[in-house]
Amino acid sequence: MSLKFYFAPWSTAGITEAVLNELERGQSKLAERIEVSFKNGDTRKQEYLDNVNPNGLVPVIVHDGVSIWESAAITIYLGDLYGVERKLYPEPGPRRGEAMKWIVWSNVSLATQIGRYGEFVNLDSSKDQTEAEKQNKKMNYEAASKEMDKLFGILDNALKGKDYLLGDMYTLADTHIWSFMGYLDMLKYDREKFANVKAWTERVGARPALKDVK
Ligand SMILES: N[C@@H](CCC(=O)N[C@@H](CS)C(=O)NCC(=O)O)C(=O)O
Repeated sequence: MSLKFYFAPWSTAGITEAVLNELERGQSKLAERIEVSFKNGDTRKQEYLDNVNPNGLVPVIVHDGVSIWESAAITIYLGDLYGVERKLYPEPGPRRGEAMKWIVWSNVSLATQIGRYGEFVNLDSSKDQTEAEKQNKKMNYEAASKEMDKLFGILDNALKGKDYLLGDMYTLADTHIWSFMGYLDMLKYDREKFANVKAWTERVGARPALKDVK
């Protein structure tokens, strides 16, 4: 059996790195790490597009020659294969559905909104903007912030009175969503105002497997 993990530091691949670190904690490595460089154009090389990911992105895992991309699909796949016995992913059934719901939500709804927020966050970065352009950007930024707050409100509410998204059980759904927080801090999104998310982020971030994730 061969499992390869293609990653670049400080990228979305950090999600899969966090998931693998949890699964490998106290056990032998599951996946061989293959680092690619965006600067060198590794992900745009024909060989990468043909054999690893036609989208030219990381993360990717290649399991026995089958390539699996999209971080949400990877988390769900690894959870299914290795997470249940390690008590990091629920058995098939409604609890499994809950974990999948959060993983997919974070990639489809949250990540899309983070992308929009990131576009407008550096309000004064471009000095040569016209006043109208600046105003437009400000309005877009305010709208994106509001949408971010709405999504964080949903997350905060889901964590009310709970240690983890599924209650007492820490799962790879927590790992997956927690992995977005570092990037949000870089964007200076004020997530601290959501008390349940704040406490949960600290709780998850204190896990030994997640200490060195970039
Ligand atoms: N929806 C994808 C997004 C992956 C993605 O955007 N990856 C970026 C890094 S953050 C990438 O590989 N970029 C390639 C490049 O910049 O050359 C996922 O969740 O896996």
